[in-house]
Amino acid sequence: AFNGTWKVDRNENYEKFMEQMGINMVKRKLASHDNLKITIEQTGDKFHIKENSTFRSLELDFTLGVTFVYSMADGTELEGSWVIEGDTLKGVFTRKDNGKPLTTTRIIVGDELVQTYIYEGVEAKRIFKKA
Ligand code: MYR
Repeated sequence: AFNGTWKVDRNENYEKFMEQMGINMVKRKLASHDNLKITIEQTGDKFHIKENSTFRSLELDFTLGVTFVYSMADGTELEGSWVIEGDTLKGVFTRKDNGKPLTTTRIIVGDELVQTYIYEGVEAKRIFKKA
């Protein structure tokens, strides 16, 4: 269900979330218009992800339940893993620089992919449409 290429359509509270993450205003402005596009290819419990934005292009692989390191566009590293609970992909990550948790979920709602991000009590959403 997650498979396909998803293009960000809109954000909810994303600037507040980035502010909580400690990202400065200039980068927040750029990041809220990053034209993020994510391609998800799931095979069993393995995922291949292609990420494209105005900041960068990268590809990564992960396996459900297996810890990996993800570098954010600003270089901040997160360590954690994704699991599936019901219809929801649930990611539990920890910032390597301060040890604080960042949780994220992906769920399909209608024809959209909704990704939520929670850090230090601030929740944001990025909503994607099939490209
Ligand atoms: C993936 O499945 O796309 C790779 C792993 C993603 C890890 C969690 C993403 C959190 C990114 C937070 C970016 C917030 C920018 C302030």
